[in-house]
Amino acid sequence: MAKYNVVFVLGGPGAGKGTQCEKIVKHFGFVHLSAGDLLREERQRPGSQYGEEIETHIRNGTIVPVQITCSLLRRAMEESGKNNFLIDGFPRNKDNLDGWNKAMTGVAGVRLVLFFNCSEEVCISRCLSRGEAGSGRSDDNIQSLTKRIQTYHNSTMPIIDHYRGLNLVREIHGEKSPDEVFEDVKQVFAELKL
Ligand code: UP5
Ligand code: MG
Repeated sequence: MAKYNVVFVLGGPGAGKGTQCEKIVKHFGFVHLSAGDLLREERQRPGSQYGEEIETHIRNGTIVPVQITCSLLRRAMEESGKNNFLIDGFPRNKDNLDGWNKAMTGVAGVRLVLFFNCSEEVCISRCLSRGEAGSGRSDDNIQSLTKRIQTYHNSTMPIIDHYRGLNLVREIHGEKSPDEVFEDVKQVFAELKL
């Protein structure tokens, strides 16, 4: 049995991954690791050799090489001292999936994939409003968002389909209020026996 239990949390930009993960942490005691947050932290870390590369990918809505992301995730998992993780916003493409499988098979078992389905219009409008409210995120602008959406359709949807084939995906409609969405999330977690 793998040491770590993982739930991947996927969905378009602004689909509500982070918002729902916070609620899951409170109710179900998982550790929340947002791949995007870990990359943004690494970008800011003085002396990081990856800062510029990460920023270029984030601004362009493209995907950072898996070696960087997977090692940040693995370190955070080890340092937490815990076993149950929500990994938010990863794996986003084939490179991510292959790199994860190579490094983590036998170490971490993927128990479920939560997929928040949200229309492109809603995703864009949420991220733009967040940018206008002062998120400080360099990708909450229409140019970056157009590319983020494109990457999501072209590269991330095939990963969701891959996990659908393994019967691991639980799809949740992400356009209701955060509390209503969480009611559906709770039902998914009720079936999860770790
Ligand atoms: N909001 C949330 N839920 C709502 C609801 N039900 N009703 C109304 N409003 C709702 O929510 C976004 C906004 O919507 C917030 O203002 C929230 O209040 C509101 P949030 O919960 O933050 O959504 P989330 O899906 O987490 O959106 P986020 O912008 O974080 O998604 P992305 O997937 O685009 O961002 P992420 O940080 O994961 O990645 C950013 C970039 O990092 C990527 O584009 C990529 O360049 C890079 N990256 C990698 O290269 N590799 C990785 O593995 C991960 C990231
Ligand atoms: Mg997020």
